[in-house]
Amino acid sequence: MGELQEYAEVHRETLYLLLRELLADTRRHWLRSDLWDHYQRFLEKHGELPRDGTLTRFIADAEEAVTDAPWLSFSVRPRVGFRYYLRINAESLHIEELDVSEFLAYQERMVLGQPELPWQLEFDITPFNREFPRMAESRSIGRGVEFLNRRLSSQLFQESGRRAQSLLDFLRVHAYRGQQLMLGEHLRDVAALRSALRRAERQLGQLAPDTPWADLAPELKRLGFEPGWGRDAARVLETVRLLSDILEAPDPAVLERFLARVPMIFNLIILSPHGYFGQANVLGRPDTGGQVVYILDQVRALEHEMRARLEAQGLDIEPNIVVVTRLIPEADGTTCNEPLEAISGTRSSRILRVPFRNPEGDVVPHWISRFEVWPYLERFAGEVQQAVVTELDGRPDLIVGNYSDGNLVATLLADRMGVTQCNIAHALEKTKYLFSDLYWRENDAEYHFATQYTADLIAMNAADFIVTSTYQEIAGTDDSIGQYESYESFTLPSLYRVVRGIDVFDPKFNIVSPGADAEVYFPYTEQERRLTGLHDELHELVFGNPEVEVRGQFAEPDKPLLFTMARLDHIKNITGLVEWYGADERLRGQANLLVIAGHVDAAASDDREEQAQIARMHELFDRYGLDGQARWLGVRLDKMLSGELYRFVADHRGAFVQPALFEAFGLTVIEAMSSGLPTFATRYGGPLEIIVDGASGFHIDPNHGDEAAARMADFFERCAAEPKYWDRLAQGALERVAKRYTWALYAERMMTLSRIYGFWKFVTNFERAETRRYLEMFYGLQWRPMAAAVGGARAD
Ligand code: UDP
Ligand code: LCN
Repeated sequence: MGELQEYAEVHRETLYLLLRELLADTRRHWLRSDLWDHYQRFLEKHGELPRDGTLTRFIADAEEAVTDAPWLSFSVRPRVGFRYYLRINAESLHIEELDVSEFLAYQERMVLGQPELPWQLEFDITPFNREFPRMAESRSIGRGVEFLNRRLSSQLFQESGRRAQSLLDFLRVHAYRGQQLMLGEHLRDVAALRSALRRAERQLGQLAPDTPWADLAPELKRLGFEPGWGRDAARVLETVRLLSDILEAPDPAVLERFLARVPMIFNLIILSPHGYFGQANVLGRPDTGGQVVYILDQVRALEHEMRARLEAQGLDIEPNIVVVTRLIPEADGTTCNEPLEAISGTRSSRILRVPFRNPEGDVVPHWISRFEVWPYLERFAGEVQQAVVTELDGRPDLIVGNYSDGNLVATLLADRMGVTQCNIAHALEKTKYLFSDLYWRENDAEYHFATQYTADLIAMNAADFIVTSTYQEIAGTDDSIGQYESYESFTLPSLYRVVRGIDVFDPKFNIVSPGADAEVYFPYTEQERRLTGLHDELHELVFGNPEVEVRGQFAEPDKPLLFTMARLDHIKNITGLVEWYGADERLRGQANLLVIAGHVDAAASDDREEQAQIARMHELFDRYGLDGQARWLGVRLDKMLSGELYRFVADHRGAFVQPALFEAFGLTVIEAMSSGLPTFATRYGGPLEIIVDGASGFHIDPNHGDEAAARMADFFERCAAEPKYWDRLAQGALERVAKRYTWALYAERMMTLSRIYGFWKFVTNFERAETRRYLEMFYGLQWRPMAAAVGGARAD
């Protein structure tokens, strides 16, 4: 800010002219790109002006400006994780720092078109987090567990008395169905534990490493040790040594290794309330996409990991995972009306369905959009609690919420049951719908965003840890805001303002990226695993006359395929891709376009947004005469077929495109890359991070379709001239996903995190009481009435 002040003193005229022009414009609200474009035009117009670094940097960093003559206030984000606010008087050029509330008040005045509100409710979590550690470096964002381990181990060291005692207490609370685990009742102080560890170490050192736990148990029990240390003498000895090392000189890596072994997660519930949630025929329905795929794959991976860990610790316990969703009586040919469904590929995991009820207590029979579920959730949570306790024969050890509704229900349940809570957003709507917070009133009837964002705020702050798929989901990039970051400060004019909603430097954030089911999405080169039996069917789909909704037939079937598959939502921008393709003769000459999305027949769709997209697709096919070069299939492929289709496209040396206007993560990108298919994907959202441009795929900018199409055309031209180029990209994609995006890595991380945050929760439980009370009040006074006002149902 000081720099800008100095600039203003030296270059008074430039700044004066710029501000005057901004004020003269009818716009009162300037976004980053508008400001920048205006500044460029300004420089061109006043050709002689100094293109000074300070002003250029300032405008480049400014995220937003609000004009209120003679003042212009700015929100400035110079880099990831940092933001400040200021206002400049366009007449005197006086610059003043603003605090968050003052800036938000400017936004409110602009939106409401009235003078400052006499009083505005403010949400501010800062004072409650004062006692808690916060990270300082942008590169640490999303690596909370590493930070926490360092913190915990230094605390164990510095306050060895208090914290070591809490570690001991923690090891005495674990039990499974009446069986005490880890440490027995009579080991009450650290000195006694140390001496027991020493004696155990001595005894174990004299035994054959493969002596089973059963043979060690009687003697170790006398020393105070209960089951859970390992399946044989070697493993028990390792675990004993890890703990005694921690008590002697705590080290973060050792602490993590030790806690990762503590048997404490047997029963897990995963919440995904809104539905449709099932294993067949649910994908592609409104609201049902990657989240369902993610959870089903996650369950398989977690069950496997949980079992492996329990076995390694010598416990014969079957992990119990229950996915809880809504029971929908009018299930439209799916299994969503069945209360219980076994999850295939697992031994015992299942889907438990509990209905929504209206205020009279009647079951709500029909599907409800994710934007309308709010009034049902509290009652749902109550019923889920009972159902889960019956199903698990006890309480869960970890509750994982999904999406805004699942995370809110997780909050209610975790609070009531005293269980560790993990949130997974999948996609936060706030960054998808630009300024949906500021202009919440405009869309409230359809979307109820204010209710959703309020639920998000509560759930984020209640969570013990939050798992994200990418870094940018938390904190964005240098020039785009992160999904969580968008909750740091914002206002819902006339409702309340958020001075500090969440802190992206909070160590609760952890990046744990999902993968693609390795049984289904594997490289096209693994010929012996290929599902060749499906090739005739695929051939028919792509080139023949299949009995599905279809438009277009390739006149030159030998060309490589440019393939895309997504729900036919506006944000997925499939119509955008069709338009780029249609308008680019070079690309049309190089490749055929294969689209799998939604319905070809508008009458088959019951979703307004999808119907609009269908109409646009037909219009584009007509306008560009695409029927001989593009084929659009209105089918939902089961995953065996879609897995083989990616490989089929790779056989024909094609490519995959994900052209979304914004994609939170993008599972199809991972699926395509796991198949060895070169992939072009949007630079807005997860794919920017998943793909290393030019090495494991390509980034495209959906706002510059002509450039995107040219990139694809260049690619196919180059592959035609230099076939090795295609192989190089395919290889790059395979290597990238193998290293970063697999379910095995995910499950390992997730199980370690849940133990470390479980311990952290245990040691800080007392200090968290204030936050819980604050959130409870916000829930009761702010959220409940908002939820009650949504749709027909009341919350109480
Ligand atoms: N999918 C599918 N058939 C379709 C469209 C999508 O099987 O017609 C699957 C796709 O393979 C992926 C998921 O649905 O596993 C979509 O996840 P993604 O993260 O790409 O997007 P979302 O739909 O969650 O926004
Ligand atoms: C929701 C989305 O919008 C996608 O970007 C993700 O890949 C999916 O959920 C799974 O997390």
